[in-house]
Amino acid sequence: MLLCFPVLGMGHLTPFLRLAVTLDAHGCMVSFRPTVSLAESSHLNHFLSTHPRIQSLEFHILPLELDPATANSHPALCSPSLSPPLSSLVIDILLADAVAPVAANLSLPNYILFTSSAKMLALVAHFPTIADTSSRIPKSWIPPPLFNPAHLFTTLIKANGGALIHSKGILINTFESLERESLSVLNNGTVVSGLPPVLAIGPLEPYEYKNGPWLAWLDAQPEESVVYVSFGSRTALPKEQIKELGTGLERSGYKFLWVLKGMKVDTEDEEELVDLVDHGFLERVKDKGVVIKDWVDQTEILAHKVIGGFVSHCGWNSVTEAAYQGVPILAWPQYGDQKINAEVVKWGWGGEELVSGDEIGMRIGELMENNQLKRQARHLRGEARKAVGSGGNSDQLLTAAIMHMCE
Ligand code: BUP
Repeated sequence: MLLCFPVLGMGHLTPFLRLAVTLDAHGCMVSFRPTVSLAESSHLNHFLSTHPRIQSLEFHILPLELDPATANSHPALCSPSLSPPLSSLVIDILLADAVAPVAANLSLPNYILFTSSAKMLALVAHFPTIADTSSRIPKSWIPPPLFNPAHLFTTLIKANGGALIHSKGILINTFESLERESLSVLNNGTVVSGLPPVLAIGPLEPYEYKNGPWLAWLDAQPEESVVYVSFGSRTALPKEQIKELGTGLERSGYKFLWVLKGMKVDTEDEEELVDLVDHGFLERVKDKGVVIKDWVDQTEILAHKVIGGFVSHCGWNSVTEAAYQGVPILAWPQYGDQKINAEVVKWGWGGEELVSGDEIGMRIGELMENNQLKRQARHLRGEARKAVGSGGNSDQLLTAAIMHMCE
């Protein structure tokens, strides 16, 4: 039995669910430690109801000081009623410090699932070993909170980066052609010596497409004519920037599908659309675009042939989903790992200052008309599918890891 430990946030839960489907297809018995937020619980419950072999199990994390002899029979990590017994754990990077040393102490193999880019992993793995942030990593990549040693983000990166050595391997949702150089320096000891193998097993594929009500509108548009805009589930742009983005979309002249969040966490987002955008905006653009505040099936949208470009905050799932579907990205990172991920995308802007509607309109035009970008995206799509297809790099690494994890 393999136990998955995701953390809060759709950006973390989604890759776990995708991995679980693959593990299940390989005959592994998979269970999940439930998540806590309402939105994620309902997503997880739906997932479990459609994947009946995958279970949800209540587990607690034991403190490291506990005597391994008694811990082994403790229901927290090894439930006596659990049959078959646990073979491995798959732990979200943000729980590495809390769970990996405990598991290692109990001789329970554990793998970290790293839910961001290999470039970001290089920073996380390297960070605990440096006294200051002036090392080989370019300053512009480093998320600003990391310059403050007391910031929660800094503490998390230090602790979890330092705990990577307790794992058997680091599974990462990327693929060789997308991040060859970063994967190579991670695996050859340049970033930090003694790191467990970094296994690029992505892009983790979507397991279902749900037909949303916007599908009919998309179906009616010409091929590659629509811009898709989303800043993910946890990033809300400042109000002023939302208005400029609306103006930019209008000025671009392109049709658009815009997923607009007013607050950082979806569940608390009760603001009406009309309160977020410019007065009269929704009425003016009713023939040009669709603005949605609810949860959409992003993979279904990106897979649609009318989507010609994606304005994205560069959450790593979004980047890999766009790569898998061959959609060019205009990167507009905001915080956390997004700037580093945007370095992989290579086309966009920093995004801390207010960006005017005129500039946004112009950049969207460039995104939609750039043939080189389109060719690169198409090439990446082919590479992504080759990687996860039978015998591809990612498929081989995952299949080998599964043999160890589920034995
Ligand atoms: Br919003 C939204 N529908 O309406 P990222 C997101 N998603 O399917 P984030 C939807 O959530 P972190 C929606 O396809 C992706 O799989 C999207 O993850 C999906 O960004 C996931 O792209 C979002 O990594 O997470 O939410 O900012 O902060 O962890 O990067």
